[in-house]
Amino acid sequence: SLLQSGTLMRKKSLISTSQTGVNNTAAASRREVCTLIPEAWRFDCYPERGVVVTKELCEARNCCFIPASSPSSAARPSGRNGIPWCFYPPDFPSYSLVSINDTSLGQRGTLAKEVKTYYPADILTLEVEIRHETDSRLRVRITDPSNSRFEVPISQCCTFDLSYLNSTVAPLFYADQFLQFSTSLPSQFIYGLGEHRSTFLHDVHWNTLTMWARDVPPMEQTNLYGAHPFYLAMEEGGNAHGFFLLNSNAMDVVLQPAPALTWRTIGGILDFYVFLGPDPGSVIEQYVEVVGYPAMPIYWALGYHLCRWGYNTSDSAWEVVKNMRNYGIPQDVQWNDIDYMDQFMDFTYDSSKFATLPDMVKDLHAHDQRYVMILDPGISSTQPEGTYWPFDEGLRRQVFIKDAEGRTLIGKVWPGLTAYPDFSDAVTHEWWYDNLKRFHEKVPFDGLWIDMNEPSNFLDGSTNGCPSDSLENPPYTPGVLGGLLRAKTLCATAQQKQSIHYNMHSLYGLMEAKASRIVAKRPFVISRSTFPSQGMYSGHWLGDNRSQWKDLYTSIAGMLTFNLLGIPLVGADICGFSEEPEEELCVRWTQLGAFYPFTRNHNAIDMKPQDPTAFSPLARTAMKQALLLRYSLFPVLYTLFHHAHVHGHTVARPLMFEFPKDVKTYGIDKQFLWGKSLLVTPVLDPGVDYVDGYFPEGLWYDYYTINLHLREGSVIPTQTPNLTLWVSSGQPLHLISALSDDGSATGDLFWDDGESIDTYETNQYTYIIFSVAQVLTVDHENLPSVSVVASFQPCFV
Ligand code: MIG
Repeated sequence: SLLQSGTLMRKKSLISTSQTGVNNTAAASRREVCTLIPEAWRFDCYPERGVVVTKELCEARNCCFIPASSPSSAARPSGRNGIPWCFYPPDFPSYSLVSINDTSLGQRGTLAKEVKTYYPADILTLEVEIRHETDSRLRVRITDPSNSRFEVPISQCCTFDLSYLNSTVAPLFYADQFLQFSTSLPSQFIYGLGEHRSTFLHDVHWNTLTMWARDVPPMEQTNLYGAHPFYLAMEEGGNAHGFFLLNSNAMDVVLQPAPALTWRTIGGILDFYVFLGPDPGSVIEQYVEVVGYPAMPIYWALGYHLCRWGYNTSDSAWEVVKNMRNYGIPQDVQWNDIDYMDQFMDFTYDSSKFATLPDMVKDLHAHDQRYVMILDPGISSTQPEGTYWPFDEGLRRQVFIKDAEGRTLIGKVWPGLTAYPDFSDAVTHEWWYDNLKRFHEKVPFDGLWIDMNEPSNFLDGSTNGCPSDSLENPPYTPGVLGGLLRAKTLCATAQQKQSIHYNMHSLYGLMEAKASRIVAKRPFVISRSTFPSQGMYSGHWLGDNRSQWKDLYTSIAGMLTFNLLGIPLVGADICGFSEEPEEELCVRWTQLGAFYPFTRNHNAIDMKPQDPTAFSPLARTAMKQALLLRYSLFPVLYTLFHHAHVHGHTVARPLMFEFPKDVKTYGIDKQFLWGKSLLVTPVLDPGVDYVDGYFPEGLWYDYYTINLHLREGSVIPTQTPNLTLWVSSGQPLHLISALSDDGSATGDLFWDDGESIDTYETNQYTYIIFSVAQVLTVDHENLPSVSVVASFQPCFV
């Protein structure tokens, strides 16, 4: 039905082998055809950056040239992020369907094109396979039948109304290093497409989102740490669909106001999934079913984490831990940044400044607290032979990424010159494990923070630069920061076990996370670079934000987007990474951060301390209260993670997921929900003691003071909070029920030992559903704010 509806087929009659300058009449009619295309429907025929597109250049591509009329685009003559001046005419050559056969799951056909485009190595005959994998999931793979091409090595697990997916709006390209297709969209409401700094709802007004893992402090219009070619589209009326392009190459995703979207990637194949929802929550469930369900976190992952770069000594980190205890402020986990290492080298610690590190870890454990430290991928390559096992052994086992000529590629990071482990090779995983084990014998850490895994490089490419060929300088380079694929990373030509770095680059963080999940209990890993399916292996923090009110606000969009992407264990650096927060900002941030699924305060080197103990008694108390509230809600949060793990639900949830018919919720990114029933409306501005928020339909009970509300009809389990979750988890639980008009409410609780692997899968858990019916006659004048209806001791397995 996809093909019948013409989605991939361009009518034969539209395809003509246009030749330039045939005669004046033809030119005149061409001009007329071009003018007829509305600006919003012009698809860029000259996306190359840094080129002033002239009529001659444009017409050499057989495209329409019309300098756009609107002043905003005139200011940007190259057309970038504006209305393109050079765009495809309707008769631009594309592929047509020359044969089609039914298969057990769908159809398989051949697409063919007669005319080559202006990108080298056009593949003129393609195979298209359409699989109706489930009632709500369609997969389309467009491949080269005569040569195998790179495919993303991640494991993956009707009748359709696809009228909204119309791909005849612009030509299909399938050249070796330029693959592109466009589709119209049912609405302007597009979400996802990480990792970018933006509002939660994307702007479709000529907005290009580039994907290519990159180490850079988050800023708008820039490719950031992770790559997630997935979007969720909402339609007014409440329907939603999702679209996932399984491709890891550098790419641009272009949004334009038609509304329409263009995928433009420079390698791999076109392999995409359409998820039919019909509501947004179902779309995410269907997406997560394909890429992999997020891991169930170990219970303490949901506690409060304290970190900073530049404690300088283990004693000063330890001091903060002790002060936290003295003030009675909850803390489950203490972290260390690269300053714990000896000369920034992985698997070492500074034996003078951090001499007491093993003692601190012992003390943490004695208080049911945990220790997490950072690891960077770069392994120092300049230590005298025999003095640094990780490098010597890595060389011996050949675990490092090689340059185009087969030598160990050397870049530069914190320890100086470094080699980069190739996590696409199983041998590297063994070596990584052996290193972790050896270090664990000295410092019994509980989890890992994997940073710099874009992978980041202070140099472009390597100490020897990079060769110059079509991988390093592709015919088309997406809008990557720095303009070159190798900018602040490895050479595109570098060789990894599974493929060239050109294809593998954005998968580095995923593969490192996979190698880092190795302990007997549930592993705890937080990664900076991410790719689809990452949620199975790690959580994520939103990178190097700043201590500013704006960053407080944008953290909500970041958190919600990663919940759509199947990585619910996410949060921003509380109180901001770089710069120093005013006390008020840090208090507000801790209050919002208490509702991040992953809640960590982290600070940059040389900045004043910003942990709760560093502030006035008033601020400290406010922070403590926020964290105690979080700890009291742990049973709710843990149960939500269970549903994420088993069903692919979001934990931190956009309002529109619960109210998809309410268009007013579509743009909301200053409020969010935990699950379906807790509405968080944080203070995001200085100098105010009130919030402006939106109450979706229904009755909302004031939970606490002003800005946390409980939805009618819900029962939530809570527990008496304590300094750590371990201590708390022995406490009695309580139920809070917020009755509906008719006196009913429901809720649930998932409970297990908090740390064994696969408790759900092996039936080592308790799952309780609560329901209240007609116990009270609701008096609208005198609604109780919340009512505790029961207190019980759950049975542990
Ligand atoms: O080049 O390890 O995003 O959280 O504190 C900077 C030092 C490296 C970047 C991380 C940040 C961390 C910092 N790292």
